[in-house]
Amino acid sequence: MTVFEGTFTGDTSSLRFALVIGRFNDLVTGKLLSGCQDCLKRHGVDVDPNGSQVDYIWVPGSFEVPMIARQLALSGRYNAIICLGAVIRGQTPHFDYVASEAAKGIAATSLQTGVPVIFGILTTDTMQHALERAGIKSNHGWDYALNALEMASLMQQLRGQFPVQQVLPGASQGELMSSELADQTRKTPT
Ligand code: INI
Repeated sequence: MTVFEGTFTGDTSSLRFALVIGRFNDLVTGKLLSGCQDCLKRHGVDVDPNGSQVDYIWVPGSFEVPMIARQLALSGRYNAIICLGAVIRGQTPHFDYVASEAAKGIAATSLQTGVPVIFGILTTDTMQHALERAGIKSNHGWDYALNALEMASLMQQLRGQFPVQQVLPGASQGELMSSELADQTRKTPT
C-alpha cells in the first residue's frame, strides 16, 4: 500500500491561492493575513497582489466568506483557498449564527468543489483571546497557510492517482468538479 502526504519542500512556484478575508474585526483579520503571507512567502510563494500566485478578496464579514470561496473554487483557478475571519462572542446570539454558517459554508464548499478550502475563521470569547491567536502569542494565520500548502501538495499527488469518476448523488450537475474538469478550466496548468 502507499502513503500519501503533502510536502512543504516542493516547488511552489506554480501554485495559486486565493485568500478571502472578512473585514469585520479587521484588527484581528489583518494580523492573520500578515501571518499567512509570511508563511507563504517563506515557502517560495510570490504573495505580491500584482503577481500571479495569490489573489486577495475582502468581504464584509465571516458570514459572506463561504459564498465568495465557493465562486472562487468553482473557477478551477486555485490549488487552495484560505478563508480568514474573526468571530468574537458578544452579548447577542449573533456570534453563533455567524460562526456556524461560516463553518458549514466553508466545509460544504470544499466538499462540493474538491478544492481545499482552509477554515481560518477564529472563534473566540474575547478580543484578547483573538489577538493572542493572531500574533500576540502565536499567529494562526501562519498555520492556515501551512495547511493550504499541505493540502495543495496532497491534492496534486492524489489527482493523478484517484481521478474523480462520477458526480456524487445530491450534488447538482456541474457543482462537483471532477479533477479533470478542474484541470481543464485551470488557467495555468499546475
Ligand atoms: N462578522 C464577523 O466576521 N465576526 C463577528 O464577530 C461578527 N459579529 O459578531 O457580528 C460578524 N458579523 C457580520 C457578519 O459576518 C455579516 O457581515 C453581516 O451579518 C452581514 O451579512
